[in-house]
Amino acid sequence: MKKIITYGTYDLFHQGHYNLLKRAKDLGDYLIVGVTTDNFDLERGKMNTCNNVMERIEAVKATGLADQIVIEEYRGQKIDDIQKYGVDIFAIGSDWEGYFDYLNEFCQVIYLPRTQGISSTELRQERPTVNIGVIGTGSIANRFVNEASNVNSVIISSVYNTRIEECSVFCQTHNIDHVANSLDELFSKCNSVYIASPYKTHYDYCKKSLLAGKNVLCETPFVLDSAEAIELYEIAESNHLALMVALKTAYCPAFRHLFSLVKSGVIGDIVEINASSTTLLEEGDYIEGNRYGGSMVENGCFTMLPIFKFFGLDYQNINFYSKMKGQTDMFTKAVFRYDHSVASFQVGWGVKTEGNLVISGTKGYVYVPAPWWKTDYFEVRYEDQNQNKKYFYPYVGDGLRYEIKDFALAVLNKDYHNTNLTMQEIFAMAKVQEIYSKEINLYKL
Ligand code: C2G
Repeated sequence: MKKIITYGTYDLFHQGHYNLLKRAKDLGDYLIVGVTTDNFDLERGKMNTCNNVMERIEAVKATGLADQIVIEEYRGQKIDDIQKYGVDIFAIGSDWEGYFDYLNEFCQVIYLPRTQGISSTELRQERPTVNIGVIGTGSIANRFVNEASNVNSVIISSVYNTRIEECSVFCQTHNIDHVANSLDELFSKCNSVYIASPYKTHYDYCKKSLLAGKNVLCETPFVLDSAEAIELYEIAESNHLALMVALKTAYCPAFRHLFSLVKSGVIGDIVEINASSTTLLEEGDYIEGNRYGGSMVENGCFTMLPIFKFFGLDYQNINFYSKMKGQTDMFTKAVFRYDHSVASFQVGWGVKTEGNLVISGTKGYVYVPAPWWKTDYFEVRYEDQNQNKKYFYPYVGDGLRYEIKDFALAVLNKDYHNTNLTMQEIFAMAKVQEIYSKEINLYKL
């Protein structure tokens, strides 16, 4: 019996895929089809699959051509599979000509003619798109637009900034057609809005965008008052709109895998969490005045994320210790008391410390090195160091494409309950900012 193997994503399954599987099947007696996992596609930079791995497996199964289906989840698996299944021929489309010649060492490699005029990418472009209007033209907006170009169903259709000349330069730089002279002009060009303006304008822009019927992705810190956060979500829910906060760490593969791994008990019961996130300012950047907030406003949301994710939102109290410069906190340490655990974070805005995340448990601990908030790697460590494990996950580019993809999926699928960063967690973050601004349990150093 001659065994053939081939691999693919098979997203939006189409005639080209079918033809390939048929041609591969005709090469022998038994066809094994490897379907890539969502994570493996992320790892190899394929951001835009519309169907999840189960849907893609079902599509391949429905052809009746596959005698066996395996999932492909890591680089190098092809060699393992060819040896494990005693494969005679590896077949794949001619778009890969030469790329898999190394497999000749293990079996015959055949490149089959690719079907012209059809591809998943083209099919995706025929699907509805998320037209985003960007408010703000600062550094994060620049990074966002660059990252968005990697997310297929997203188009940046307009930009608005109160300083029109900066907006024009931004649009020229990024080849964005429309410079909005007003919010209404922006709204006329988009179905969604990304807010990257100074944080004190977030509430106003969010509210206006939602009331204009636009989905919203807002930069952190979202708003600094829990009542405002609740009001905005109520507007979003009553108008069936997506409202998400661009806290990129929450959407990144490594942090999401860290969450599920630790929740599965690999380090036993979690007793303590500590996270740091500090920034030294450029010479000349000043602390006073409105140009910047302080350490809590600028970095607090990132460090609250693991605490709320792992310990939940029912802390007994928080004590803050802040080093002030005038009326602004340069450095804040916050200690959260929970019933059976304790959590703390250090944030700096003009003070620097090691930016790692440590999660302590009854069987071991997790160490995420700096900068943990954009990590692609973490370690699970035990008393017996031989048991330590390292985990690596993709963190491609500036890491904003993961939040953009989640936002686009929420808009396209009208699924507004994102589990990576829930509404309740966002309310809790706003509440902590509110408590802090009211100086409750705040000890100034
Ligand atoms: N294909 C084709 N004609 C098309 C489109 C795709 O023959 N018009 C073939 C591809 O050459 C590939 C298979 O269909 O052999 C699956 O294509 P994709 O789903 O795009 O998968 P791909 O990203 O090519 O992954 O480990 C994964 C493999 O490396 C291939």
